[in-house]
Amino acid sequence: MLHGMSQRALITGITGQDGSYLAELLLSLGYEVHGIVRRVALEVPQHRFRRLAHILDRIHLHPASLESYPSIFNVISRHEFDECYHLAAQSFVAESFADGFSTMDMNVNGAHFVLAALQQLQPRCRFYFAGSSEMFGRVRESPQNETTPFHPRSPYGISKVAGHHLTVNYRESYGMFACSGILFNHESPRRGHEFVTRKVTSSAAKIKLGLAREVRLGNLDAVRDWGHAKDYVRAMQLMLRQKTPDDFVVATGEAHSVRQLCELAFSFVGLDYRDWVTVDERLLRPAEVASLLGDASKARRVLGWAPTYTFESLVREMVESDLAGLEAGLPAATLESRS
Ligand code: NDP
Ligand code: GDR
Repeated sequence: MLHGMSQRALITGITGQDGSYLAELLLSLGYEVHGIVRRVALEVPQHRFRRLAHILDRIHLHPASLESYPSIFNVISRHEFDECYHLAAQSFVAESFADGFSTMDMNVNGAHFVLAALQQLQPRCRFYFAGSSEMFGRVRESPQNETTPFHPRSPYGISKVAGHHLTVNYRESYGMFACSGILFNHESPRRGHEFVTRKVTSSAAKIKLGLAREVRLGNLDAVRDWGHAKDYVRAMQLMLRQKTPDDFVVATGEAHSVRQLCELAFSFVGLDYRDWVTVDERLLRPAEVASLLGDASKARRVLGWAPTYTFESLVREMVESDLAGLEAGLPAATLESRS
């Protein structure tokens, strides 16, 4: 600890799903929480900070962008941080096929900029990198653990493999306390609407209320290990509290298909998904990751971490939140702030 009594943490990507839950968790643990936000023209604060509205007066926000080393250097030179959680990224896999160049720029250089600035200014600050199960891609074994080889299937996956290796390299080269969390899919009522869980739960809610007539999806046979973001941000903080830095898989160890997700979400509103879901071939990815299943036994053993949500309780919470938001007449864009 470098100052006073409380830990000071910097979160990049604080406006995102994980950033908002992590900020809440750290505040509840007595941390002083700082976040990086990029400046956006025509900014509508209520919308941009919708996931942070309830804690905005308790956190410190600094403008910076993953595309600019000086902007990141500036923020890191302004305060001494005990911990830095690097969550900011272009996080949508499908978008990385449409614009692989931006994804690589933001995700690879962004991670490198944060690591390099920390190494230069605050090498004792503990660093968390948001790695991903997408690094396993075309999986070599199942379930996947920390020793499973990587075979990414998208520019996004490739960018995360690079970020992971940069993190390990800064740890090995400079002795920095740098950890890569290899997190499997995690969702919540604050999930972006383009990801399949939120797309399905919000569509089920809209269809139930007569606000939509169908939902178009891609590969219904894709299988994922889905957990709750609230559980997963706990694992991030635990990683940085260990005696030695290391990398951890975080997952539930339970897999379901997109079809099962649809079946469950629609059943919560009393509908049969087969009457409402249409497969649209344009939503198939050029290279798909067919199936992911994580083995988090190291995180359970070393961190003492375990998920508290089941797949059913996760999907139920998302559907109920979407229904409640729509019934309250909230525009779709503000629904996330309700959880
Ligand atoms: P989100 O997409 O919800 O949040 C991404 C965050 O990154 C937002 O705060 C966004 O800011 C910020 N960001 C994007 N581009 C830039 C930029 N150029 N400069 C500054 N900030 C930027 O992602 P999640 O919260 O779901 O995920 C957090 C991290 O974890 C990501 O790195 C993701 O790749 C990774 N991950 C996520 C998993 C999941 O299942 N959720 C699983 C494994 C890894 P803005 O509000 O301005 O858009
Ligand atoms: P993913 O999440 O690519 O795993 O990345 P997403 O929810 O986008 O896709 C999961 C699976 O569902 C299939 N799918 C669809 N996906 C979307 N988005 N929309 C559809 O209409 C649809 N139909 C079927 C996909 O093909 C895929 O197989 C998420 C992100 O949070 C990453 O940042 C993170 O690293 C990984 O999870 C772990």
